[in-house]
Amino acid sequence: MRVIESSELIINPDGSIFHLHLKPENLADKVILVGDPGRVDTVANFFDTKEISVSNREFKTVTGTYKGKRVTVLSTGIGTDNIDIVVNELDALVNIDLKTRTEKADKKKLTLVRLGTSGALQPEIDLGSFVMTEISVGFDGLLNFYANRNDISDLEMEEAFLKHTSWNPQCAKPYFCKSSPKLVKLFSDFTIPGVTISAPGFYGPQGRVLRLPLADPKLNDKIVDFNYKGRKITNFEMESSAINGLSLLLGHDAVTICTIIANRVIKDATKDYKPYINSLIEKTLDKLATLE
Ligand code: R1P
Repeated sequence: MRVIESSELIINPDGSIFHLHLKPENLADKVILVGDPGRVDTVANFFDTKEISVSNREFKTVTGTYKGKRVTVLSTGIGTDNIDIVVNELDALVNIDLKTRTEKADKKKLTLVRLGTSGALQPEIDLGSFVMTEISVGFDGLLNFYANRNDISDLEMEEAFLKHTSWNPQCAKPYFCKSSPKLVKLFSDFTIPGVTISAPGFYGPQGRVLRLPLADPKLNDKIVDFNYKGRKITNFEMESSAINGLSLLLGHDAVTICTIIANRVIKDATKDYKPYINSLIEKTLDKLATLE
């Protein structure tokens, strides 16, 4: 049996995992991921009970109960580089014995639901609506570092997208990863189904120009026009691709639902998105509480 060395899996002196500062007993099977550490308390304020609150860097965690079900809410900060840390450490907490540093024989499946904010890429998507990612498109390149990346990406859709956009070969090859069908079904009655791009930046990678010109000024127009078997790309955010990809590789259920706070096509943005986020949190917790 492979023993994972201390340099590869770093455990803090108190027995918690390196970045998240969590011990296995601190984590619920149902996990809500949010980008903003400030949003953790917004979610936890809905909880009926709270058992722990832990914070390190941008990773803030509260575990408690909602309608009798144990739930963890955890902030990831911004970007798929953080998601690499979060999903690998969450998986290690349940599927690696931290004392013997060996993989457990019986694997646990986590439920990971990201609640984020996002910009819409189709004119008809209203501000304040909830777009659920059914397929996430990774512009970030993270999954390209893992073996079996081709087994979990829709290679046909990839090919069609590369061709349609005349993809710049200096950028990472995008990957196309599905969300958990079970979770997509669970949240379908209050969400719009979407295809979401996770970008490795907020400005250039999402086509925003302040002072720096873009390598391909037409890329966003091509993204908006892309139509694959009747499916269009709906929104931009910065985490769902790696959450879906790593969850598929590790065997967890994942989905992302975002409140639309800006529409990039009609160039409009909400003045205050907090009420929409609160409504999304409550609807999501109610559905999660119906899961065993
Ligand atoms: C950018 O402003 C951040 O907001 C979006 C993006 O994915 C990125 O993390 O999501 P969150 O509101 O969850 O952070």
